[in-house]
Amino acid sequence: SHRVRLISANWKMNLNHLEAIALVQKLYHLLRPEDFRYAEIAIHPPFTSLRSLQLTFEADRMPFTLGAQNVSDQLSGAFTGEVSAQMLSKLAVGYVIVGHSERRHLFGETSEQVAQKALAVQQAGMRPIVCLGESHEQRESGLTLDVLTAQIDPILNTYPLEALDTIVIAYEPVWAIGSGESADPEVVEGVGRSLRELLRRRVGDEIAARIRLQYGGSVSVGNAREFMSLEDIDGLLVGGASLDAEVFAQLIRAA
Ligand code: G2H
Repeated sequence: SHRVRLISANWKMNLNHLEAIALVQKLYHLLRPEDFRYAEIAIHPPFTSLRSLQLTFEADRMPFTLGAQNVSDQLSGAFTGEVSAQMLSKLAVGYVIVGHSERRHLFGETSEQVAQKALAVQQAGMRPIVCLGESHEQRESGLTLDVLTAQIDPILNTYPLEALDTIVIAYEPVWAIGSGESADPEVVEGVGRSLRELLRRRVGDEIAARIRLQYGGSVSVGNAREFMSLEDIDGLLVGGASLDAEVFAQLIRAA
């Protein structure tokens, strides 16, 4: 497709800032310039490593994009423990993951909060990666599209229409996350087509054609290519397989 491919490393709560610097240095040496032309490569470390990675990327001219894993839906103020979108944008963060299933399930985030976070990200000049996905039970009950629609609608109703083409949607079926059991590529192909169709109906053909869709959930060296080659899938959101420089470099090459 004409959309710029995006491969994103979601480190979750792993690696301190020294380990983070060591990993990106090793990864950079394992990659070739053409790997960065194939896809934009984004690294989403914990907040505590953002500044270190910003300085490392700058000092060694590494063409990685910096990403965050979460953000506050508030602009500033008495919200102990929260980090604002403005703070992230000052660290040269390009993408912020919002609504990861771990945030929704372990921390009770609602789709309305996720939409507020996506808006905060946009207003601070960054791009949200909005995670969507159905549970195993929801899939078995035939509710997949209803669930995805309910998760995406608050975003489409909140986000400024003229900026909607800057959002990235990550389809991550909950049962495929960190389980070692990725979704069937045919299932992902079907969901990708349905999501694109839903976007066309909601925001029109032109914008829908520009929104990038990622697949996430137990992406590995062995299955990366298969997901990347699907018509509506423009990128990957990689967890476990992004925590080892050699494995992640191989995955990017394989994709
Ligand atoms: C899904 C994914 C990254 P993993 O959460 O967001 O993690 O690749 O470990 O399943």
